[in-house]
Formats: sequence, structure tokens, C-alpha cells
Amino acid sequence: MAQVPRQGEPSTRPVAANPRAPGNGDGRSGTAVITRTKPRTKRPNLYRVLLLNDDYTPMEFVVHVVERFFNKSREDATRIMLHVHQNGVGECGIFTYEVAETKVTQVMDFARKHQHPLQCVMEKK
Ligand code: TYC
Repeated sequence: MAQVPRQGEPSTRPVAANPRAPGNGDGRSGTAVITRTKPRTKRPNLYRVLLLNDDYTPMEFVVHVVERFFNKSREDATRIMLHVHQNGVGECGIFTYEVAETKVTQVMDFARKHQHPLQCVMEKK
């Protein structure tokens, strides 16, 4: 049966003991280099960036935040804001770890600067 390697498994198989052992007089190191022939890609871990509802942040401010930091149209930003307002939490985007962390920091700094209690968090997918 054909073996399908899973994410993170090495694609090289164990190699039999090397017959060119060190000190056997052939002048070579006895160290083999195994060249990977099959290209492997690994998917990065992804994180959702979420906005949390509160009673004080103005709706227009939240729409502006979603437009500015998540590159959404006014229509999409309004949909996201209303979803958060009605459900308590909502997704603004999905990013790799460092990008998600940057978005959270940017939103939290911007909210604090404008003295709104808006909360933004990230969650591993
Ligand atoms: N609930 C807020 C209000 O009624 C609006 C709001 C929406 C606040 C989304 C935060 O993430 C939020 N003014």
C-alpha cells in the first residue's frame, strides 16, 4: 500500500548503515548526505482575529477600525461590526501568527488612543 506522508513527517526514509565507516582507509568521511528529492511544503498555523462587543465603543468607530486595519469595504466593515454587536464576537480576518499579532496590537493601540474600550483578540484556528 502506498504511504502518504503526513504534515511534518520527514520524507526521507532511514538509510542502511553506511559501509564506508571512518578509518576504513578509503580516505572518505563515512558521512552520507541524503538529498531530498520530493519538495515539501508546510502550511503555517493560522489565527482568527476577533473583535469583541462592548457597550461603549461607537459603531462608527468600529466600522472605521475594520476598514482601516482589515482592509474591508465600508459595506463589509458594517456587516462585521453589526455581527459583533449582535453576537458578542466576530471575525475580521485570518492571518499567520505575526500578522495576527500585529493587527491585534494596532487595533488595541488605536482604541486606547481614542479612549474606547474596544477589545481585539486572536485565536488559533
Ligand atoms: N455595542 C456597541 C454600541 O452599541 C457597538 C460595538 C460594535 C462595539 C462592535 C464594539 O466590537 C464592537 N455602540
